[in-house]
Amino acid sequence: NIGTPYNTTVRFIDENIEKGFGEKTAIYFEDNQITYSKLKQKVDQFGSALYAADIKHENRVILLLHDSPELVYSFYGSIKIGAVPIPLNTLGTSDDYIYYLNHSRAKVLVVHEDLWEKIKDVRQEFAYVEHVVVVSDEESSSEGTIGFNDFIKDSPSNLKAFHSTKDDHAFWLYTSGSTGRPKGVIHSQDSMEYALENYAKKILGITENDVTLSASKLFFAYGLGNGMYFPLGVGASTVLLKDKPTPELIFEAIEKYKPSIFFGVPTLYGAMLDFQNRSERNYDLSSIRLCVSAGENLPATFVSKWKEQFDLDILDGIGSSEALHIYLSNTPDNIKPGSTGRIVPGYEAKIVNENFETLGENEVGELVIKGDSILTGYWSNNSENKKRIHGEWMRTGDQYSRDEDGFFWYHGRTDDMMKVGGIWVSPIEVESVLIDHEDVLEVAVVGDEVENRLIKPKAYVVLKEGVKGDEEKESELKNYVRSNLAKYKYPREITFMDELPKTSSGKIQRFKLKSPVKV
Ligand code: 3SK
Repeated sequence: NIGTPYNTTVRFIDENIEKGFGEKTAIYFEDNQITYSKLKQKVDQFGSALYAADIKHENRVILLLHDSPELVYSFYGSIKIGAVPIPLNTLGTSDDYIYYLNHSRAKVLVVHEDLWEKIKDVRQEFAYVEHVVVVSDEESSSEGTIGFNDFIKDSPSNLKAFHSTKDDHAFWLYTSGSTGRPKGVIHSQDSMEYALENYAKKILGITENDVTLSASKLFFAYGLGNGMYFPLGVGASTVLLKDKPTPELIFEAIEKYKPSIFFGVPTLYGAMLDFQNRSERNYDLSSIRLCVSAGENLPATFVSKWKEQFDLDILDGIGSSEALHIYLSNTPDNIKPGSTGRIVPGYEAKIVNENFETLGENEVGELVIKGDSILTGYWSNNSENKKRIHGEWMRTGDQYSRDEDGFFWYHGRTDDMMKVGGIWVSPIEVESVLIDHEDVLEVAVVGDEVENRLIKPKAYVVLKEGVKGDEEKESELKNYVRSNLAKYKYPREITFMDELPKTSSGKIQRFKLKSPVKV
């Protein structure tokens, strides 16, 4: 007995046809509309082609693809035969890809042509790759590769699903931290369904009538749910955008495709507000019923300004690649601006001290969570598995407190907190004041070692277009913090920058702004 069959592709692709969605649009991509029938046909053809190429269950398939229908076909086609797709960040270097391909021991690389051009010279370093499948507009293929359409064209579209079970590996995602190499996060076959049932259905109320648009790309855990398995899991439609999500591109896409749910990140909401303020016309966001933010703390001021500008709420939440999607969230009927919201049904949370003892109301400690979409483990990384996973609980590395109404308040990453004059200061608290100042576009606060090894807050600020970053502005901003927070929290130094270091998902990389500790 090898367990009850559960193949996630059957659940997310095949069942849509049985539900009668065959002729409905599953994907809007550029000027094309892909129906659910077409999607199932391509998924089956890709899976059949893999099988014919001797790729079997548990073999890894790397997807180095821009957001596109081919990413969806190859993701679900791999899972259908029990193989394990791994969508990769498209903004890496050749060295990164040598690491990903060798660490995962992937046998297949599916890659967009422009990305292949950047890495083909290091092909001989991919120790385990047997097939390179290239997605391009024109069906050409260079030596040692095969075009995507040629790869699938003679393959049948009535593929029988592999008998996987809920606990089998379905897919991996790579996640980067501030130190060490990216870790391979393994998700089981039922992870996507768990996130869909609990977050997307119970918090967002997603239905077949929705159209989703995600600024976050599919290779991020956040984007994968927003732009793929949430909409496809309920027979809704998704808009996939190949290019970088600038404010202008997103505004234009909203007007063109008329999504009902928009998913963004805090820095993008800030940039969109600024872009709208400087624009000569008002963008039409009337198709949207819900806006969502995750990735990092959403300043309360963005929530109120977005409401004022577009008459729309933003639901802030937090998730992780390890948890697959969002586990703390505000809800449409109960939003506390500045808070990350309450626990999502299906998950449990507690706040603990360094000894893993549970803390009480309004006490700050590390957030630990429990729920069935949490990773089965990191690939080949016992030390991280032991550090992060405590039985059914997983350490998040985030500092939080919970108020009397059950709302969670973010205080920063465990390693970003600073002790100033013996008192813990959260960088988020200082940032929330500075971002409220009318001239500030983006801000990051870190602990800076000053004289006698004392730590004081230091701010890095990006000013709005046309505002000068001089001494006068620096003292104005310091005074602004002093008049809004306890005096010891004000930044002793402010550095003005053109932009802040960010990850490709838009998270500010505070660790890059910290000066090395002096010894
Ligand atoms: O960063 C987040 O908040 C997040 C949300 C959903 C899924 C994945 C991530 C990392």
